[in-house]
Amino acid sequence: MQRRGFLKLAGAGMVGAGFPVIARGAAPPDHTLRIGTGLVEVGHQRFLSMTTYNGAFPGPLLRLKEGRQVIVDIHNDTDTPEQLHWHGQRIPVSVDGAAEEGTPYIPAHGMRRLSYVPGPAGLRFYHTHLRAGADLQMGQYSGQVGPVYIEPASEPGAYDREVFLTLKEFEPFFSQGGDMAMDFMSPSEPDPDLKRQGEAEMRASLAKGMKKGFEVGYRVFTVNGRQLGFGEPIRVQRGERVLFHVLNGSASETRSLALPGHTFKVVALDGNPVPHPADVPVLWFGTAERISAVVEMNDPGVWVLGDLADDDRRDGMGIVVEYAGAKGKPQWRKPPLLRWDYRRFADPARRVQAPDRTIDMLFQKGNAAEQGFNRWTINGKAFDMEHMAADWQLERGKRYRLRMRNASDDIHPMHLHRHSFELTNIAGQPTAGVLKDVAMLGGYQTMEVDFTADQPGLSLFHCHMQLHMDFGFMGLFETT
Ligand SMILES: [Cu+2]
Repeated sequence: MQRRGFLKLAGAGMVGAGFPVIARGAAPPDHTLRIGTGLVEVGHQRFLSMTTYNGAFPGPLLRLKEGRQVIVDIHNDTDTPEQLHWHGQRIPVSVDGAAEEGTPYIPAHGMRRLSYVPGPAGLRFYHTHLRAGADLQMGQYSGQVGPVYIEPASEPGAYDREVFLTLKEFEPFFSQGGDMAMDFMSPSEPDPDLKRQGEAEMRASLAKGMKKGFEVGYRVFTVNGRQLGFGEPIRVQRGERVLFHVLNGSASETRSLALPGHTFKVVALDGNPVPHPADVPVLWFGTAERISAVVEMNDPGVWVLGDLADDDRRDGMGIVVEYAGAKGKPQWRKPPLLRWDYRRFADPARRVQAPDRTIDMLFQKGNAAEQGFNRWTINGKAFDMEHMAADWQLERGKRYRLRMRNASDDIHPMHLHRHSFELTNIAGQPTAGVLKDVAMLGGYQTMEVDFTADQPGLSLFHCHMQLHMDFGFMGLFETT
């Protein structure tokens, strides 16, 4: 791992001199976002106070055009300087929306005008990028999440209608029981060395009398900000092909989604068309992942499109799909079991070129090491906001492979800013052709992803779980 001296972001000259002044007579913005606190009705007469964009949850769907410059005004009506991150886009540091990279803050009770060229095409999103730490009102625990759809020059696939869904939990609380391990991924075999190492560390800390670190749970579950049964159903016609664009806007949860009697043809992951669209009965999403899937409406009725977790669905994680003319109570049926495997959508014929360099990363959990919170490290180092330094130096235009090794039993949705990466190996199994910007790394497993360093400046790399990134699970690439 290469290290450089501390970067003085403010003085480095790469972020410009604060936020731009808008000249009189300047063009009006294409979009305006206003960060503020308000009430959102998530269930009948059930109002939650949260920070939102434009007073609603989710934030407005922004439709942008690939390659066509956009002007966005962001007003911050709160007392806290904000960052708005354009997740999944290849854009400069000055607008990406991460203080760690050097993006200027949107001042409290101030505004910033952004201007950039959107891309790549497909389903992206925007969200706050502040640290929450132990404050469950902050960061992505709040209502600061909204979808972005970047229209491609030519629209692929055949469908009759688009439906955008944002999955998001509210009313978070801390618990100390340890999270339930989830077993839905394929390949499912753990790496024996990683498992031995992680379990030994856990035993050692528990033997010292330490409890398990805090986890976050939720009381309210919503699709598009509404609990199951509240608000309008998705109304469909028999024979219609509905293209669902689904975003897991959670701060920390893995989500699933099924529609009884129907299958999803997955056409894009994280907005990027997959080489091999395939039919699945269930969708699985790590935090910040997106799936675009076409459902042929060919089983009339009134159905629950919902999460497989019974408790979470009962607490609201679902939405009703109602065929024209159908009546009765919404029906739920458990879907057939099928493990989630990114390789199902891969290109079996593609050969991956060798990278110019492979970067090894070991992820470890320090059980309850930081005031009761788990501390997360990459190659032994927890990210330190006070002393930021680039962890890896990259050469522009070169191709890199990240070899990630997870010495914990948690699933980590690993995210790289300002780039898309190609999945090249999952738990020892080679794969190719699936492009993503977040990918779930299984407990005690390995994953390899390749990318070309084509974005000058700093790019943040982190686990997308708020609780993990806030307690060390981040690193910085610097491309020159
Ligand atoms: Cu994580």
